[in-house]
Amino acid sequence: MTSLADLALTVDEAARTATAIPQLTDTLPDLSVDDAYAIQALSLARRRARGERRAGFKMGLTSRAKMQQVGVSEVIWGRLTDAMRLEEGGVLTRAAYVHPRVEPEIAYIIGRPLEGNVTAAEALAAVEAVAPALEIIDSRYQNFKFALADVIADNSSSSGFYVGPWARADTDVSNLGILMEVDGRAVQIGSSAAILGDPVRSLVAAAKLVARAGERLEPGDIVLAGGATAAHPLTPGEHIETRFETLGRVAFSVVA
Ligand code: OOG
Ligand code: MG
Repeated sequence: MTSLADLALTVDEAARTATAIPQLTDTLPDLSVDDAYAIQALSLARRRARGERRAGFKMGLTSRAKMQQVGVSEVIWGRLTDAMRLEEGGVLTRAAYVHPRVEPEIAYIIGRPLEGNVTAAEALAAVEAVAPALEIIDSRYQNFKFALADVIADNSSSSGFYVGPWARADTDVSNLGILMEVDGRAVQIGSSAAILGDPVRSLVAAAKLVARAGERLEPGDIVLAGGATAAHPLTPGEHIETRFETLGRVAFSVVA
């Protein structure tokens, strides 16, 4: 029998070497969500052993557009490390990924610990600042195809993120227009309200879901609330610029 540690090695190596792998559920159709989160935790422990440090959490499949794009409709979460943070305005090297996509998100930075069952007001009170953000997702599975347990084990496809200018914690981000442009052409138009009706609900869900894994949101953690629109697949040569109403813009370019 394959151990959870072996499966963690498989997904971690796929990410580290940017190599597509078959879905874990091809050979383990009964892989449970709990085991998938255990694999995720073990694969992140491998990253930490290589010197990567905790940067926070990402929420996933918090909008209908995202659920439809990947055919999974459960809210999921993953872990962010400092090595995943990319320099806003910089370049992304396509070759470092299997098949990267970008999606617009809202980022929170936590100022006070947040754990378990909390209200939206309690969640907002724990926020230090909010920012426009872009997540780079890169499923390590062939053809970007996976079942729920696969994607969770694969750190919920997280592989990079950009954070734009931080704004005050009391900035209303419940319904902000978002325009993602590639080389000046609109590719996605949406609203932050697509994220569970209000991205703060994603923060509430984060506090609850990470508590099931014995974790809590700590001061300094960044929480990505989930893609507001479908994700855009990245091609070398593209310049991505995303504008968020009142929050500002986040941009980067793709090189081979
Ligand atoms: C799964 C991760 C989903 C989001 O923001 O909804 C996600 C995927 O789409 O590969 O990051
Ligand atoms: Mg995302």
